[in-house]
Amino acid sequence: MSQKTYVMIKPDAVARGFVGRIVQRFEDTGLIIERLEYGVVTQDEAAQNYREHEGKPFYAGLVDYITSGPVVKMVLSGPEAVAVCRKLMGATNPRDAAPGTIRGDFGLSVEANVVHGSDSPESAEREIAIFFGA
Ligand code: DAT
Ligand code: MG
Repeated sequence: MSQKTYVMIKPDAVARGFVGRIVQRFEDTGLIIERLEYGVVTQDEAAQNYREHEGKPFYAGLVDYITSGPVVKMVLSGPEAVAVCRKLMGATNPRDAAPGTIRGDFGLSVEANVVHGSDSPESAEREIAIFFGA
């Protein structure tokens, strides 16, 4: 069954010049890139996207970081799009992420871990609405 997911290349990866290589990896999965946009995340979008983390010690740093510079926002679709993208991204902490995953190959720290990807179809629908409108 075709599914949509929201993926975002985070500011550290854009600043370090990895956009092309990271987009390539998502394309290589066979998923379709339905939307792709370069832009800056607003405080409000960041707060909505990361509302589940509000109150955690890293929350303020997370919002500061995701709004700190341009990102690349994408909607990808295809069979099991959520799980396919999460697997490709690797573990949240790049130090735990397997080689060959995006975070394993490009990530430096858990704070700046290169990519965001929705964790469920429900999150995907919510996040797509935040960043691309309903
Ligand atoms: P994921 O991005 O893999 O879904 P998450 O939803 O648990 O991970 O956390 C969202 C982001 O918050 C994550 O990409 C990086 C940051 N983060 C998570 N845990 C952290 C921690 N212990 N210290 C600092 N930043 C953290
Ligand atoms: Mg998450």
